Amino acid sequence: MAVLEHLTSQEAIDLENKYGAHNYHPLPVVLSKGEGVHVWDVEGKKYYDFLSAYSAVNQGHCHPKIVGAMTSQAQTLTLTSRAFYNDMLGKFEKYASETFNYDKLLPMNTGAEAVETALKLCRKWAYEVKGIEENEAEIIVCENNFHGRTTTIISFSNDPVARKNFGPYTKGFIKIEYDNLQALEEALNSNKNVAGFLVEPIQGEAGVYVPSEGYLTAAKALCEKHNVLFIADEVQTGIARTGKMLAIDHENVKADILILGKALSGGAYPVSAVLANNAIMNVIKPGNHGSTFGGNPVAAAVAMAALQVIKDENLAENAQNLGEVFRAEMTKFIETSNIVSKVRGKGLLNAILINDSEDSDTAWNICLALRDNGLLAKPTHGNIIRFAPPLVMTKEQLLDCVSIITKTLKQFEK
Ligand code: IF1
Repeated sequence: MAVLEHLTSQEAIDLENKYGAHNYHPLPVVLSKGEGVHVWDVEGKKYYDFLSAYSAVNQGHCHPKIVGAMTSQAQTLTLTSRAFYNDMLGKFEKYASETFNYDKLLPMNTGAEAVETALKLCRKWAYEVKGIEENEAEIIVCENNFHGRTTTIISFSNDPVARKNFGPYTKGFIKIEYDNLQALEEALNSNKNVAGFLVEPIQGEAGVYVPSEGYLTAAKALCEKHNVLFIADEVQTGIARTGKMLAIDHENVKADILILGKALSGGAYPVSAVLANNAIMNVIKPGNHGSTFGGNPVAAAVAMAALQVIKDENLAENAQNLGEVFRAEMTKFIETSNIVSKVRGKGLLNAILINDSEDSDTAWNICLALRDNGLLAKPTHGNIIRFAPPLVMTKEQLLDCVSIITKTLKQFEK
C-alpha cells in the first residue's frame, strides 16, 4: 500500500486492528488534518477537538509558529545525542528555567520519562543530601494517581487495568488518599525515610478532581517541615491549561521538583522536562541519567516556540476566562438536566459527571453522539467525560461547543 494512498475511515481502523497492538480503544473516528481548535476526518468532516490530545495541544493544532520552528530546525540539525553539545539545548534550558524560576532543567521526551527522572532525582537527593540510608527511600503518592505507564509508575497505581500482570512491582512508595492532609501528615510522621511527595495539582485521569482550596499550600508546608521534596506533576495541568502557567500557581506554591510534558511540545514533537534548583539538581552527575533524544535540537526549538506562543497569545488568561464561561453554562444546563449531575474543573480542564452507573456505557454513547454532532471528547473513567479544548479557542467557538454539548446531552435525558 502506498503511504499516500487515501484510506476510508473503516480501512484505517481495519489496518490498526490487524497490524497494531490493541493497547487502546479509540473513539471510532479517523483524523487526517488539524488546524487550531479543529480536526477533520478522512471523509472531510470537521470537528471541534475537545480533548487536545489530553492537553498536549494547548496551542492548537499545527500552530504555524511551532511548526515553523520545528521545520526550520529539522532542516538544519535534528539530533546530536548528548555525546556532544548543540547550539539549541542551552538556549532552551535557560529560557524554560527562567520561565518557571528554577536554576536548572533536565530534558527528556515523554511525560512518563520525566516522572521517572523526578523519582530518580528525589531518591538520589534523599541519599546524598538528606542522608536517608541507601535503598530505604520512600516516596508518598496519591490513590487514583496517573503519572504514566512505565513499570515503576504503574507499581504505585491502583488502577488494576494499568497494573495487573505487570509485576513484580517497584518498591518504595506509600499511597495516601488524595486531598487528605491528615493522611499526608500521618505518613510523614510515621515514616522517617520519606524522600518526596509526588502529586498531580488536579487529578486528571481520575476524573478532573480539583483538590480543596489550600490543599497544595498545606501539603507543601508539611513537606518543608519534614524535609521532604514536593514534586508537582504538571504534565497535564501545566502550560496554561488550568488558567495559570502552572496549576500550583493558583496557590502560589513552588514545587521542589517540577515535571512538565505534553503541551511543552506544542502538540508537535515529544518534549518533557524536570526542573529544580541547584541544591537538588546538582546531585545528578555525568552518566547518572539521560536518553538518546533528550534535549535534541528540534525538541529545544519546538519547546521554546511552544512556551513563546503561550505567553504571546495570553493563553493562560484565555483558559481562565473561557473556563469560567464553560462551567457557568454547564451549571445552568445541569439545573434543568437529569443526565448530568456535576461539572468541575479549573481553566479549560473540565469534566462532567453523567448521571448513570459507573459501568454503564452512557458516557461512551454520549461521546459517539458528540462525534456525530461535530465535537470530539472521550470519557475518562466510567461515567465522567473530560472536556479540554485547545486554549486558543474563542468565546464564540466555546459557546458554539456548549450548544453542541447541551443539544447532545438532551438526547440522553431520561
Ligand atoms: C495515554 C491518561 C491523561 C499524565 C500525567 C504523566 C503522564 C500523563 C499527569 C505521562 C499522561 C496521558 C497518557 C495518555 C492519556 C493521557 C491521560 F488518560 F492516560 F491518564 F491525560 F489523563 N503525568 N497522560 O496525565 O505522560 O508518558 O503519556 O507523555 O496513555 O493514553 P506520557
